[in-house]
Amino acid sequence: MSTATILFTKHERYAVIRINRPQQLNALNSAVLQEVYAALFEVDHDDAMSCTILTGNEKAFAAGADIKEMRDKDQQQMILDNQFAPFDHMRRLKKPVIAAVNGFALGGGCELVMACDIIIAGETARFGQPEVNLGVIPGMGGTQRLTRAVGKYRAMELMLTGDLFTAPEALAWGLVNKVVPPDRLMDEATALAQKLAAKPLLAVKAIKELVLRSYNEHLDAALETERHRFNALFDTEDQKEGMTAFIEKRKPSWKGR
Ligand code: CO8
Repeated sequence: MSTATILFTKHERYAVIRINRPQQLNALNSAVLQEVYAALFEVDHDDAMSCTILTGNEKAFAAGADIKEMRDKDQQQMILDNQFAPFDHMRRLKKPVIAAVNGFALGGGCELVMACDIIIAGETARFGQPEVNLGVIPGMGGTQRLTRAVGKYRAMELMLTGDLFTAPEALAWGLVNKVVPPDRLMDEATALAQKLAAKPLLAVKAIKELVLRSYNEHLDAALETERHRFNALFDTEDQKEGMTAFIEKRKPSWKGR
């Protein structure tokens, strides 16, 4: 099945969701997030399916939330639109999701990867939480999940500088499970999906539930605070300047207000 922004295919006991907005480097607009979640939900409720591979293309897994869609909104509009709600439901999914990452996984793209259960990356993949360079912060779990994955000091540096990092760095820091040649990415992800699909599904779901029970402890409250702070920044001049500068392909000039 294909929709406007994803390609969704079902194979024997596993599914593949491919984010498909190549002109925008797979930027996550509302439609992508809704369609990705709808496909994940469908797999979760399909007795013939055991797990999902979520991927992008060779240039980008996803270069973040869609800056053009967000730029002009104020805090009230962000709260009312709640456009990232489908993403929030991902942490309630019961079947494993494997992220297969080539190219850029930035901002919301990196956060989407971190919301998956197992991460395989091509050697040339680039990760990062560059939101600070737009006058905002990670808003889909980055402040929490990156910190849990790589530790306080590295997470602090990565989010305060917005610097990108490589797949081998992500592997060394504990963010990804495996790094493979880019052209082997889907073969490796498929082999893993088939391996999981051969396991007893009730035990698989129980393991995922319990790992998340440990991992998600205190997560809900922290994510609520993160979302609140993210939305609040849409009432600042720096958010408007940061996102406008990105769209106009120039350096931002910060005002501190
Ligand atoms: N949103 C919208 N459009 C984008 C995005 C994006 N995130 N990223 C790239 N694009 C577009 C570009 O505008 C460009 O479009 P056009 O051809 O019309 O100018 C096209 O994709 C190609 O991009 P570039 O020309 O910039 O390609 P380069 O190869 O020169 O650069 C980069 C690639 C380095 C990836 C660069 O595109 C980039 O820096 N992108 C933005 C990365 C970023 O800042 N991501 C974070 C976004 S904010 C976010 O994700 C917040 C998440 C929190 C959600 C909170 C929920 C409440």
